[in-house]
Amino acid sequence: MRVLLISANTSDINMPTLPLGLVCVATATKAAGHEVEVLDLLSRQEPLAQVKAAIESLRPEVIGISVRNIDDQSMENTRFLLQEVKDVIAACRAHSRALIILGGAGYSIFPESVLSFLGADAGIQGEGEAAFLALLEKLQKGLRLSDIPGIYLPNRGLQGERLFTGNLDSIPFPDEHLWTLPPTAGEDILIPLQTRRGCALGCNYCSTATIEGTALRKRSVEAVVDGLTRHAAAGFKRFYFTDNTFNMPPSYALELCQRIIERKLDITWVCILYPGNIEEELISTMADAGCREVSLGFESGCEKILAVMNKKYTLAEVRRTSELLAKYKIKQMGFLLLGGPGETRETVEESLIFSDSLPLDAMKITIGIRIYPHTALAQTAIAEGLISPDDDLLLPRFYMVPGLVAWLRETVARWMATRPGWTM
Ligand code: B12
Repeated sequence: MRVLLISANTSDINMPTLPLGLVCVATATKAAGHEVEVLDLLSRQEPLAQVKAAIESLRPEVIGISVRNIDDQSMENTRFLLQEVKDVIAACRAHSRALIILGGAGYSIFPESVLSFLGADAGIQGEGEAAFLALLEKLQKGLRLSDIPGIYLPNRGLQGERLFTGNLDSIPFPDEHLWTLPPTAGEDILIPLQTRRGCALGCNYCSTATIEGTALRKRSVEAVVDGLTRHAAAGFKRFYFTDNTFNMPPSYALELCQRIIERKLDITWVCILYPGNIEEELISTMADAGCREVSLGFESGCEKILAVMNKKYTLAEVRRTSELLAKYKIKQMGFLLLGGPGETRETVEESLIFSDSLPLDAMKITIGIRIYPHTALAQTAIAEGLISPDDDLLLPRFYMVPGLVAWLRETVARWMATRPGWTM
């Protein structure tokens, strides 16, 4: 079939992110013999004109749209990002009668609400590779769209049990030829790649379990290094490992780094570290394998708050990780998430003092925690009467301890004034 896959994300908040999920789906769809076009709207001039042009040139029978971001997760001046996706869908409808199918991380958190808000024909929650192919097969055979893993239909809810691919090697590694870099991309653009899916850590605010499930599933290290080698041969040398916790399990992370070194790939990369359970050997090997920067999301500098967040590391472990990163010259950006359950002026002060004592290169402070469905934080917010149990949470709601926000903003602003690497 002729398939147009559109990444509707136009936001460059934090950094321009290339549409990894869409490229995964495109790779699988192309490998199955379909004619596939990828349109990434990031930094494109007149995105709706681009949609029209792509439709006129391919005449797609199916249009898949990746919905990554719902909002910017910022409690102050929140940006809701779905309206622009709605405009993309309107442009598709204006120029084509193709079926419009949604997917993506943001979509997967709110499958029913986003489907209804955007008025698409169907959506696939979770992994798209196998499910999207199953959908195309049904369409080719003229069958009804049901019994497809994770499929939602308008007003009918889930019509097929979700799929969590056990062995990730059974789905293809992203095809390096399918990246279309935005026209504004500089030398420093990072190619996102993922080695594992699923997270069992259960942090109280996190939506990852809803998106990826709780069972950790991996690609073999061999397959990842082969994929990296193909990317390097195609001229891509800078990567972002998008795994929620690059170091979990540590044995996998260590082996991956060792194999990157053995292949002499001459690449550099960035990743996200869980601050606990880290050995010096892993950090030193990461540095040798090309890791130049990590996100160190310790989120709080107060043990009591870490316990509420269901974090499984201590402040001593955070400090040790941070010091090891400094020792091996890997840049580190710390993250604080302030204002959640149990937070007081004292716990905030503790967090700021703790963060200030670490050898961080930069620090990002978020005030107020975006409440996601199916999380312990949502349960707490309902129990405390902060949100209604019927709220689907698509329009962003934030947890903030009553009476704290003004003081918190003022205090953080004061700390930031003398610390140039700190941002809100
Ligand atoms: C890594 C990551 C980042 C990195 C990105 C680095 C990079 N260069 O790519 C960094 C830290 C920079 C980042 C920044 C931000 N992020 Co972020 N990020 C993630 C994370 C952890 C993984 C995303 C990823 O790459 N997954 C791997 C790919 C393979 O999976 P996938 O995209 O979901 O695709 C699969 C399926 O969804 C599906 N699929 C995808 N597209 C399609 C299309 C169709 C048609 C179909 C059928 C299926 C399908 O199939 C794919 C393959 O199986 C997710 C959380 C998560 N666990 O998903 C948050 C997440 C996507 N981020 C989120 C947010 C909010 C942001 C920021 C706005 C935060 C901020 N204020 O800075 C920015 C925005 C960045 C931008 N410019 O767009 C939210 C989005 C939800 C929301 N509230 O909007 C998420 C879900 C986290 C959360 N809090 O819940 N992020």
